[in-house]
Amino acid sequence: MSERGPQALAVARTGLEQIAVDEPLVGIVMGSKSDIPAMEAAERELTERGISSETRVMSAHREPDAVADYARNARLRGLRVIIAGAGLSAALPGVVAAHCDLPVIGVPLTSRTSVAGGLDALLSIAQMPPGVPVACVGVDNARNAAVLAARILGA
Ligand code: RP5
Repeated sequence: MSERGPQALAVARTGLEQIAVDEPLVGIVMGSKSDIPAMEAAERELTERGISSETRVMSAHREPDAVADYARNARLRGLRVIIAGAGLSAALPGVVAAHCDLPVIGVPLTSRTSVAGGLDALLSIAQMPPGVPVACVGVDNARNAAVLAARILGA
């Protein structure tokens, strides 16, 4: 191999890593714009850790096709973990998990009409049927979802 060969390879690798660094590794989705204040903590925590993310608002009940498309394409687009926050009958994390094989972390959220301080969303997210897991953090604890996503990425 010529002297320039390994160097060229190193440059090529560096270039690829640079591209990879810019691509979001974590998808943050939530069911409503009203969830943004609670879910911002996840994006903040990931940014502080140098982990790239993207944020989308999409409802499992109001835009089921958009959610299915997002989940089905997530791995192909380079995402490695999805954080999904929702309140009330919080179907979003489970629907995302049903349409992709990436780890999904659910964040049960309180909202204006929550029952029992978010217990409705907590149970909706945690009580997934066997074979379709969703990791579930505490109510309104989007930051913990980001910390868990970071641990999954580093595992
Ligand atoms: C859920 O219903 C959302 O995730 C939100 O937490 C809750 C209320 O939504 P909005 O009525 O504020 O749009 O789907």
